[in-house]
Amino acid sequence: MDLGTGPMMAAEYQARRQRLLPPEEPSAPVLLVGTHNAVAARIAEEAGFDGCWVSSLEISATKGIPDRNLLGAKEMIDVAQTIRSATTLPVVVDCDNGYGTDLAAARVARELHLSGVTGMCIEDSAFPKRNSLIKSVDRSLESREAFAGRVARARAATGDDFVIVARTEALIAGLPLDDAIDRAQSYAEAGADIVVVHSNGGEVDDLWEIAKKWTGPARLASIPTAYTDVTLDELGHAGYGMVVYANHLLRGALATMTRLAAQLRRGGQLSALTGLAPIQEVLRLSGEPGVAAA
Ligand code: SPV
Ligand code: MG
Repeated sequence: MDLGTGPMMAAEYQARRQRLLPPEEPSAPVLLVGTHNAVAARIAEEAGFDGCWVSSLEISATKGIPDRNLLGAKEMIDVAQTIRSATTLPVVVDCDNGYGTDLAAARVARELHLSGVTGMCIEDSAFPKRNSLIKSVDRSLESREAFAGRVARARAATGDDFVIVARTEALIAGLPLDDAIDRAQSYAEAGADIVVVHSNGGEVDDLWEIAKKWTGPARLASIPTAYTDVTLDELGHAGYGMVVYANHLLRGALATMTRLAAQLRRGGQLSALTGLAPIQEVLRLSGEPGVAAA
């Protein structure tokens, strides 16, 4: 491992894009995982994931702020660049609602594209958005036409090789399934490569119904955080071409840090601590030359 990849060449850009959007419909879903920093991205790459998801929830949490449009576009671009240069995986950045306006969405799309990031996700929540996994929140959405216009602006700002994931929060806002699918259809027609009809724990049958009804000109993706018994195979068989496990590495790290903090605070022998990566692993993942896997 070295200091990471340098400026992005066209061939490398295309290689990353094709991993995210293979020319042939893949037999299994393209699988992304939330990576909140460079080390997480390297772990994801070694584990065999197809891409990195830079989650607004995870990055907000690591900065100690709630996931409600407080994270600025420039902050996300900075994190995305760090992650992009630490891995050869494609990186998709969760840009909330595109930061509230069509021009802001177009600008962040262009900046991400220029910095070698493979794609971004934008969702149709009105500004300020709230995290989708919080229940009992009144939510308002951009109109279907307005948000389709935002997708089109982002597309026009980047050209065809930047991957745009458009996500509707319609189900989470309490709209019927058919309205959600109609929204996704409009966003696909406006230039999205991939669409997500996001859901935070409604009936699992909704996942299958969405896939059955989907005829739009874009691949379908799922962020199945709330559906903890659904497998990757089941999503693939239903017709999902991409799956995003958005927050699980950070949650694992938080649980481990909490346990270790309590144990360390009690004092005692450090040799009694369990579940620690060896120092050699920290050195290796940081890119220290000549350090092999422990
Ligand atoms: C994120 O990971 O920030 C997402 C997915 O947008 S969710 O948390 O389900 O909103
Ligand atoms: Mg998010």
